[in-house]
Amino acid sequence: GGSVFSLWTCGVPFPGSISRVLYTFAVALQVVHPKTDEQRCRLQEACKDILLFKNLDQEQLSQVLDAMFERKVKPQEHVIDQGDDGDNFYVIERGLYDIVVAKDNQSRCVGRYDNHGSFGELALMYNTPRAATIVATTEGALWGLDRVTFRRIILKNNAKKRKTYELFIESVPLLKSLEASERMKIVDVIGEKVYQDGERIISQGDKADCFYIVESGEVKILIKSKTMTSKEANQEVEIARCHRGQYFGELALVTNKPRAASAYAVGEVKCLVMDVQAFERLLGPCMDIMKRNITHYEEQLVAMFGSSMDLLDPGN
Ligand code: 1OR
Ligand code: 1OR
Repeated sequence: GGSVFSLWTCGVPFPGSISRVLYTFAVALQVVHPKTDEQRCRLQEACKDILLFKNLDQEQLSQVLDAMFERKVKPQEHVIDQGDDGDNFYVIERGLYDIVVAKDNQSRCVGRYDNHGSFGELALMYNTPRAATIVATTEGALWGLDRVTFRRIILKNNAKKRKTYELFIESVPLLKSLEASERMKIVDVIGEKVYQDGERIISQGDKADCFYIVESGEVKILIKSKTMTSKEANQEVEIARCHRGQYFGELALVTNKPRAASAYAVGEVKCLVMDVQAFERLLGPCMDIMKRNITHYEEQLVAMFGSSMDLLDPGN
């Protein structure tokens, strides 16, 4: 569909002799792709978990949604080609998409999007060539956001996010070994999520796509044991608590297994959340620390439940 431009206008009284004449001029050109109610509904559903949109205010979010446009894709279609200039950012409504990276004349599939998430932010954020090729492997539907609107709203918001989270991110023990610039790249792609007392953040047995750092409040980790009697099997046992500056949800991302335990908010909790692609792209240098801690989980597991329970096969 075509886009219309809505003029933001403001009246300014002209100084001096013709002060009563109002001069109206455009301050900004804003992209609007008109949508049906049905499209708007699907768009809102697709965008509700997009981390890059989490810290936007109402006005910014509605400008972003207005500017987005629908794009249908066919199997094998390249949505993005590595090396190109960045035109749009994409939010996935549905479909599977391979992430392919070419290096030293070899193309490798390094990950995939499964009906959720977003991609294409890096070239727009950092003015760099596209870092990967994104190929649809099924029919799919995407929502695009043009480069100009992305930069006007998301980049402005990112400057604010950097100020807000800089000190906190520097204090997170896991991230100590990163360079300051690497920590800022984490801030650029994280979103803040708020949970109410008792709310479930992670569900044991689920497929994993996010990593969490506790910003405020307390998170309790509970596990259902397979080795217990059937009466007890559905009962959850508390195994850990996470506080400000601590992380959770890394295990399933590292092992490529379902969530090994559930996580619940104790009181109001704020978490900084990162998707699995950003986790793999940015937290490589912290992997040794995380793996070392996972061995500690395994030791605790044996101490608590005996050796027959397997962290790497949590079931549900
Ligand atoms: P972009 O604008 O560079 C390609 O266009 C997009 O692929 C990129 O933004 C990201 O949104 C997305 N490395 C680089 N880009 C990635 C990666 C990635 N994953 C998704 N994208 N890595 C893969 C991590 C699973 C690191 C590969 C070495
Ligand atoms: P995840 O992605 O599997 C649940 O989702 C998260 O709970 C998990 O990542 C860890 O971040 C976190 N065993 C397994 N997961 C744990 C444990 C744990 N503690 C925290 N998590 N143990 C506790 C050791 C003190 C061993 C079980 C007795």
